[in-house]
Order: sequence, then structure tokens, then C-alpha cells
Amino acid sequence: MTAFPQTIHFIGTNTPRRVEMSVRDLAVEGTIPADVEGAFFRAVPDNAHAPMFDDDIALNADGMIAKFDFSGGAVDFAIRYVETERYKLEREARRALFGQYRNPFTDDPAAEGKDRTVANTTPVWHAGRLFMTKEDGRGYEVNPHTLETVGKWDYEGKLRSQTFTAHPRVDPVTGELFFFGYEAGGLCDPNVAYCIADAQGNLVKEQWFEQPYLSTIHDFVITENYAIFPIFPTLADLDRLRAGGAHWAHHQDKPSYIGIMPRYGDVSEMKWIEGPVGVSCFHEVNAYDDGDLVHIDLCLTDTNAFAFMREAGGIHRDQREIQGALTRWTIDMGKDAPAIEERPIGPPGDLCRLADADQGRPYNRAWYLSMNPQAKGPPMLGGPVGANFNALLRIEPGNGRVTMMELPPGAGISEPAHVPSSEAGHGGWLLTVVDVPNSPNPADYSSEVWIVEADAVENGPVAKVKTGLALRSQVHGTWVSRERLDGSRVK
Ligand code: V55
Ligand code: FE
Repeated sequence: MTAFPQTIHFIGTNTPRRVEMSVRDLAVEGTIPADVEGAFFRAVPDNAHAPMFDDDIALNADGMIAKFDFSGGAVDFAIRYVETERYKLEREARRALFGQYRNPFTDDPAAEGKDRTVANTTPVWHAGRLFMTKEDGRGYEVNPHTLETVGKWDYEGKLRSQTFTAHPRVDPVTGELFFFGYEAGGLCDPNVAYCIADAQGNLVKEQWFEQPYLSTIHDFVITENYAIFPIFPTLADLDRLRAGGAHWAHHQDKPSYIGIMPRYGDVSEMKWIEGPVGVSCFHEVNAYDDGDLVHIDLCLTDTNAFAFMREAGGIHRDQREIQGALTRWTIDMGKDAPAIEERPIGPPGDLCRLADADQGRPYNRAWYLSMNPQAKGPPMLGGPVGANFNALLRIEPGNGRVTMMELPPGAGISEPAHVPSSEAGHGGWLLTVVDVPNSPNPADYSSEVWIVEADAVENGPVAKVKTGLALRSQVHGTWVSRERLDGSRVK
């Protein structure tokens, strides 16, 4: 085993842990609410092997699926690698064969023509199946009980797109899964596949359209009437890839766009609306219709939040200098030439969470992570961009009211999952992993799951699950109720 580079991608909460395990009956402090019955799944990039290149990044690490199972107040933990084609080849070779993030021209010849996806971004639950997803390939189905990999998911051979987003959207009323895949036809293909799977999980629609430039489309949004593709000027280039360069480079001088079409319509109805120049966004909170108006709420920044995507575009700015805001874009679809009207609605931040029932509908609260301006000392190292968030915010987008949950000094927090309550009028619960430092050594911390009342985040946790472990940072997480787990396709 060769050593891991000592960069932000492999230190702090990005320290490679590489351990598959299961632990029963974690220590619980406080009382777990009766509503919290089911599983909190997390997608954790964690390299099985040291990378081929010293400038490798956390987004290129093998996907692990982790599960906190909550049952009658007891909590069990398990974590396993997603056994992708890539993971299995490298395990056999006992070394990395796949090179730079999303650049097949940097691979070992033994990897030629093999599927490069690492399924490391979001656990997705739909129609009784659990998938691990990454936007550069198709999802992998995982057994939600054992975490064994079932295999690559292509809708029984029906899906044409070679890629599947890590951010599909489930309509809470119809149960349909709306999703897309960019670079749908292969590396640097400008086609985007827009797809719908019905509530039973059958692929019922797949249409392809061309985007105005070759951008990374990380997320999208639906409303009751529209499918909306916000795109930002972080672009791919085949010649740069052939020369061994980065997949993505941010272009500070190019505009953003919104592609908007009727959600059950034809891609020929897509309207492209130009947005502000140079901005970036990875996650939209939500969108909804309000007569002819369409409101889209985004975690917007004035440049790309990932240093490696900025640097590939020649943009050299310190992580702490990046500006942004939770931002509302409003479009009047009643106009012949609709334009984007922009206003800030909350502090900067990312890794947002919406109650599932509010998806695509008017809503009055959401949660996301931010930096507490009062926190003393630097943020905890690690996480996808190299610095962890240290505050959980609850926002009421209608009136701008913001409440915050603070963390212990030096702690980092990851994206919360929302658990609805069975009690009428109760806003449910959030589950979030908090990494609490034990010593000045950035790899020495304890990972805890905090259970927080969703409408009273300022009160702090009602219970903490203490793993006694230092877990590697997740990207996204997903809550799946006991009822859904019991109804899984794979038993
Ligand atoms: C993101 C995460 C990815 C990726 C591209 O959070 C974008 C954004 C974990 O992998 O490949
Ligand atoms: Fe994401």
C-alpha cells in the first residue's frame, strides 16, 4: 500500500478510513424520538487504494454506503464499499488503475474501456429500491438490508443515457422520479437525457436535448408544471482531457442559464433564459409555481466553490473569500421573453434539505449548512471542498427568518436528513453527523449523529448517537422509513 497525499482531500475528516464494518447498539445519549424508525443512509467517498496521482481529489474516491439503522431507540451502524466495476478491478490488482477524476486518458491500460463511475454521491430511494449514484455513470442498486451491491441499474435495459444524476427529484403526490443525465451519450457529449420513472419504478419517458455549453449539471428542480435545468459556466473540454487536464474548468466571464420546459412536455418546448455571469451553484433547495411566476431557490456563489474547478479555469481565490447567498430566481412565464429576477433570501451556505412533502410545492421552511460568523478558530478540515461547515440553519424563505444550531468549537457538520413526524402540527426531526475534535490532530475526532427538532434547531440536539469512531466525510444522505424498508424489492 503506497501512501496517501497529505492534501485537503486526504486529511482531517477526509482521512482515508477504508474499513468495512458493522457495529450493533451504539451508545445513545438522550432519547431517540419514536418517529425516528428506519435508516439514515450516507454516501461516503473513501479510497480503497492510494490514488495514482498526488493531486487526486476526494470526489474521485470509491463510494461507500453507510447506514445508521434506528429501531425502537436502538441504533446499529454498517458501512460497505459499493462494488462497482472499477472497485472490483482495482481490488483484484491491489492498486489504483483509474487515474484523474473523470479523465479516462490518465488511466492505466488495464482500465481501458471499463466503467469509471465510483457511485459515491447520493443514496437514492425510489419504488422500493436503493441506489448509489454519481453523475458520471449509471446508479448501482444496493441491498438496503445488507448493503451488498446488487448491480448497475439500467431500468431493465430500457435506459439509453449512460449517466444518471445524483440529484433526482421525487414528486410527493404522484410518486414519480424525475431525473436526468448529462454527457448522456458518453464523455463530453452535449446531450442531456431527461427522464421520468413512474411510482412503480418503470422508466416511462426518456428524451434527449442539447445544452448551450458543456456544463456540469449537478442538480435540477421540478415544480407542478415545469422541469427546470439551471446551468452554470463550469465546463468540460475534450481537448483538455486528452492532454491529461481537468474535466471541469470554471469560466468567470460566461453567463449562467435556466432551461425550463413543461415537466410532462417535449424537449422541443425548452426555453433557455440567460442568467448572471460567472456564478455557480451545486444545489437548488426547491422551486414552485405561483400563477405565471416560477420561483427557484438556489445555494448560489459568485464563483465555483471547488478550488480545483476554479484553478483549472485560472481563477485563484481563497476559499474563505467566496461570496454567496441563498438566492431566489423568479421567472414570469407569462412573458414572451421571460427573464431572471434575482434577490437574496438567506445567508450563504450549501447542502440543503427540504421536507419530502414540500418538493416542487410552495413551502415555508428548509435547512442548510453554513459558517457561523461567531465561531472561533478555523473550520474543521475535510469534506468535499476541504473545509467543513460549522452551523445548521433553518430558513423560512417567505419571510427570511433564520435560526441557527451552533456546534462545539472546531466541530464540522454534514448534510441533514429530515424525518417527518406522525404527530399533526409537528415539524419532524433532522439527523446529521457532527464530527467533534478530540485533540489538535485533525484526523482525531469522534463522529456523532445528532437528532434535532426540525423546527427548533436553535435548541440543539435532543439525542446524540456516539459512534466512538472517526468516520470519513459523507457527501449526501437519505432517510428511508421502516415502512419503506420493509417494502423493499430486494429482501
Ligand atoms: C459534487 C460531488 C461529486 C461530484 C461532482 O457536490 C460534484 C458536488 C461526490 O462527487 O463528482
Ligand atoms: Fe450534490
